[in-house]
Amino acid sequence: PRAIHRLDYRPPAFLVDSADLHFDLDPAATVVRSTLVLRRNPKAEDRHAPLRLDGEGLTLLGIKVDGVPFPKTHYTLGEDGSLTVPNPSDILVLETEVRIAPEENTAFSGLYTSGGNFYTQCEAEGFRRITFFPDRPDVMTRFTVAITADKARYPVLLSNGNPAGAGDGEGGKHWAKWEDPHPKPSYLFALVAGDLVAVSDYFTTKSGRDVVLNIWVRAGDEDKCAYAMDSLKRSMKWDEEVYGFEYDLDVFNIAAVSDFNMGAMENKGLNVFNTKFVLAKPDTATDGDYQGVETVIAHEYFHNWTGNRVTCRDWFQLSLKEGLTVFRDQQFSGDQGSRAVKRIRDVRGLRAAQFPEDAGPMAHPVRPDSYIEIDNFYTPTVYQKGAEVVRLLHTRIGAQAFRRGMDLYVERHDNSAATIEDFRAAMQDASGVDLSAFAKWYEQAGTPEVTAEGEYDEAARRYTLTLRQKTPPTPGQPEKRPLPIPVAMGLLDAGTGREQPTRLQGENEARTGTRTLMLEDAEARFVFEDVPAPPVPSLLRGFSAPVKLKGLPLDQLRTLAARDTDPFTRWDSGQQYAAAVMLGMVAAHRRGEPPGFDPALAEAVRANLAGADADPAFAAEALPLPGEGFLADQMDLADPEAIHLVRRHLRRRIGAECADALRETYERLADTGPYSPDGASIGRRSLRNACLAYLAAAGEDGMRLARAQFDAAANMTDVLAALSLLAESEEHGPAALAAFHARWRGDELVVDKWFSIQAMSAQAGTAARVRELQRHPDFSLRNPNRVRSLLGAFASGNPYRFHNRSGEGYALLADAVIALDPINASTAARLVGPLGLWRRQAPPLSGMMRRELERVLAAPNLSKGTYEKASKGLA
Ligand code: B3K
Ligand code: ZN
Repeated sequence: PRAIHRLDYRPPAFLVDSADLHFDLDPAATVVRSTLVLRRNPKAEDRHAPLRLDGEGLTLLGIKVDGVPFPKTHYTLGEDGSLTVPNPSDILVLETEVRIAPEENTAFSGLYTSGGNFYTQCEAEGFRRITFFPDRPDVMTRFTVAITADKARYPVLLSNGNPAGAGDGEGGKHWAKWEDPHPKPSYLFALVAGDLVAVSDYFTTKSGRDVVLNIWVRAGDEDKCAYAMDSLKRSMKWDEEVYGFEYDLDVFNIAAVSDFNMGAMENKGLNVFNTKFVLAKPDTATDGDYQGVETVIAHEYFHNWTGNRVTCRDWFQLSLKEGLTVFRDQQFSGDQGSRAVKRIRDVRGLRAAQFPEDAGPMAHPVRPDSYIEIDNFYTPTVYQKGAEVVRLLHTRIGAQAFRRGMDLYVERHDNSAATIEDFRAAMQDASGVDLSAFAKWYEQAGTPEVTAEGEYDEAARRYTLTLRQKTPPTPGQPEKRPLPIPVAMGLLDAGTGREQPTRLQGENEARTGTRTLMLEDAEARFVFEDVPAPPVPSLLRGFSAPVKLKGLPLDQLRTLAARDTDPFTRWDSGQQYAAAVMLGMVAAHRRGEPPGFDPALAEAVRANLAGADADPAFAAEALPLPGEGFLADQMDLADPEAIHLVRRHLRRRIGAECADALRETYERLADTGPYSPDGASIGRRSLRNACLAYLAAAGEDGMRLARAQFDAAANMTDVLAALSLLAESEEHGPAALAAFHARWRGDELVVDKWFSIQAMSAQAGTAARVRELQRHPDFSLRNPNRVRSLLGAFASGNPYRFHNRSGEGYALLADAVIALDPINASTAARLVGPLGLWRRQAPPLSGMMRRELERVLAAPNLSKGTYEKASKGLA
């Protein structure tokens, strides 16, 4: 397989002014007729270039140019499936007729069937599996679509844009026509057809237009759409209020499908969603699921302006739409409830997924320079780090200038395909701030490490803060340059813990509250005047940059955890303190010494519980110990077993020492009333379940509480929290899991949870159990959600048992990847990821992982996506 390079970008030779598509739907043999009005691109470099249309797996039935059958001698079909016309005229009408077999499409890219209905997924390169087309994002076209299908089997026929007629045809068929007035790239094309029902509502836009909102689901799921609809309406309103973005069609359709490779897809006017991010009701969905629905609904809706109206010139610019849209959905969710808690959760996610990626073999810049399979670059780096980089610009120029920058960006690039540079230029021009140094954040991979050193001069009442940065090398980028790093900060008085006003040398007046220092070089010194006593610096407030802040002394972390005015730093300092203590315990464990116990950890839990009423959601974030992955990330070589044992020991010890306070909080929060997914209610449930987790870790009393909660709870959040604890117990686990399966076997999203809980169990037999579960009648490699719920959860969510010394965890993952690759390459390529991180483990684990990766790479006919991941993992 060949790599594609960013610098090889050339404008398309031909543009497509309009595309008229006709679908005659049949699961085994769908016929697609396409009429494209093409003309030479005036901006193309080569004025005589051939016309090349992408295609993949299409059976060509007929071809005409300007209404006349086109002789075979006038075009060629490439081995890759493409169609080339070597000597086209500058303007032409090309008609093609092709046949495809949606029911054989197990890759879920292009047109496929699921549960007897038709769905499409075209991003990034799926449209070429539907018809011949220049399938690249910088070709923007006006589409009209006509769909014909059996009326009884496929009563609902949907595509992009606005409805433009429908009627009955011959032989029990019917048809519908859709017109999308907005030019769009082919990756935003969508078609959905089948036996679906709509939950409907409407939204009146700021200019007074009524938009019909439909959520299309299978009959029986109608009672699970309310939260998605509510989230959609709030998103529409928010985007008008915060960005002035109004919806631009008469109808907004969302269709939910159980077979889907990722979360959802922002097709113009017809979003297609994984059921996981639409369907929610209290007895089947957890708080986390509700939050997922809200976030993904918002995200896809926000793409209408950042992604669809302004799209990407090429796939290297992917973060232009994804980073920006994640930033927007994060802002939205923050505005719906607690900004601080939302920020904490987002940073936790970034550290859990993006930091390891940045330190592994697939490390790439937010704007990558090359790829073999673009599907592999829908990554935490492009999405979450991309959002952090947008946030850096927002922090640097301020909210008002950022809004002006967005206006300018849309004004300049509406209905066209833009680049990351275009975005930065708009922000720069609107703010008047030179942002050129920020380009490096898009170009350079790796997570910068920042260290701080403070020096207090008592006689001069002067405090000097030295900040240093360093980014470790990543594949292909051995040398790193310093990046502009905004460090939001304040100073606390070490004695009282109170926030001090700050005055930098050269400033006339002291400032109160958080200020932002810019670290632009490898090292910078900041001198603060009139500092009456040695201060504790509070750095990186709100996580002002996606960096690792290292080496703060333990006593400072404790002061910050207890006293800082910034909730993020308060939370983070507590986590960093616990992590430092736990890493010390891991080291002791490895030396064969007793782990010891730091009473400050129990004190912190008690203090947290005592103040929990003020903000239960925050307390719930602060209560649990840092996760196993976060700890592993801070070691030169991970030791998943030692980390797990230390963490378990500590949970038991804290649970026992703080039992009274934990129990008291648990009881006090017992009556939560009818389920509501608002932030305050979620916070109370999270806190209560965090208490339960400690109590269950401490012993049988806690386990009995968990059992009682499992039996009595009326919502899935509490049931699942209890079940995940019971599953760790040989005594309670089997019965509880069996009862749960019996109760929920008919609900596939809940059955996913049943698989996940078992896959994430710390019990000794988990790897063997995961093997066995792959043979369970409810398991199927063909359903991506099921694959993720069992194999993804095991490999990514259970480091202790995945890295079992026997190596059986690695072997079962490799077996699954090899079996899945021919069925669904995109999902297989995702699944192989954890094996690529073998360099993070010590021998003999690293060697066993590497050998399994080699076994994957040696599999015959490997897809280029899985090849890319495996070969880069071994490089
Ligand atoms: N843009 C899609 C992701 C498409 C992934 C293709 N492999 C969903 C989103 O980010 O909103
Ligand atoms: Zn997106």
